Amino acid sequence: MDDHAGGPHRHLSRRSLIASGALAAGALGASAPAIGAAFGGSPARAAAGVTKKITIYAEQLPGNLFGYGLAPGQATVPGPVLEMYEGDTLEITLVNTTTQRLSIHPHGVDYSTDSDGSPFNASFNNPGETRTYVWRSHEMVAAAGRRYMPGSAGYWHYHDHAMGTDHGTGGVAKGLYGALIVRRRGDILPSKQFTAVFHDMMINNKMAPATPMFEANLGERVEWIAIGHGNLFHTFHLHAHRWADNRTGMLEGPSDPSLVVDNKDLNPGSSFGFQVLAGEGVGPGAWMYHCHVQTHSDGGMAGIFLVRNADGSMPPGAEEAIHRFQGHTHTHGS
Ligand SMILES: [Cu+2]
Repeated sequence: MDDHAGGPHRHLSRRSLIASGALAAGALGASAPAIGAAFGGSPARAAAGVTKKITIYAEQLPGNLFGYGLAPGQATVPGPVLEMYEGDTLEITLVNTTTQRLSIHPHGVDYSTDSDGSPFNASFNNPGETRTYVWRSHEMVAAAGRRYMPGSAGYWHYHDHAMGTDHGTGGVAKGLYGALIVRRRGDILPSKQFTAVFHDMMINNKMAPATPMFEANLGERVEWIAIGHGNLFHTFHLHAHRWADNRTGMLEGPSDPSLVVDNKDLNPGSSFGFQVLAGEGVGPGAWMYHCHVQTHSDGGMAGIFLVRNADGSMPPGAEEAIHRFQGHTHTHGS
């Protein structure tokens, strides 16, 4: 992971100790005063990370949707997964190619008022305008009294905050949202990522059977990022897989007290993520993911997590299951 840090100038010694899970507790305890002294001030922390510059294009899409993309003509709903490591800065040049006022507003990271994406702070793009937003992040620091000030790491998200209303209600409704992951150095990286946004009665602005079918081969490490938007209460449920209800979704040792779940509240504005090995302990198959509010799953908030055989071939029964799902009648809130 250190190659991501961008060069030999980085203060790898103590920061690496903070990042490597097994060493973290002891190392932090032993060297707490030094860490506090070295990284206690925010300018020092900001200077230590790298700055990644990206350009995002906000575009109008067919079907009265809007999306964010990393290149012209590549906008999607949801937008691209944006990732950074704790301590790094993301400098986003947002190009508004549309005729609407819009912005990009992040959850979980640090920013100044002129990067918060809200019209209230005059932080938005007029139609056709290009504007830069700066998202900073910080690592965990040891504080007095055996406490730790949390770092920015987490499964967060970003969304419009200016289209339609001063809260971006119009932009969010039309697809201007996506996942933002801040990783701690040493975190395990997945081989696939799925973003599922539960929004009104839709998943990624689609209803079953048009909801996304997420695919992986047996044993692949897949990362789910679940995000809630809109006006309804949802619960995210994944069949045949489970995760720890903590930052990473993984137990960090035999005595990790995290609750293990396969269903979790997903209210508007909230987000979480986790990694699973596809089909671990249960085998390949067409597994369902859905909102567990019954009128919502019946109304179209359901999709398929297709776990193929390890060689990529279809497991027995999966084609039939997919056909049944696609022919499945969804009632609408009856
Ligand atoms: Cu729901």
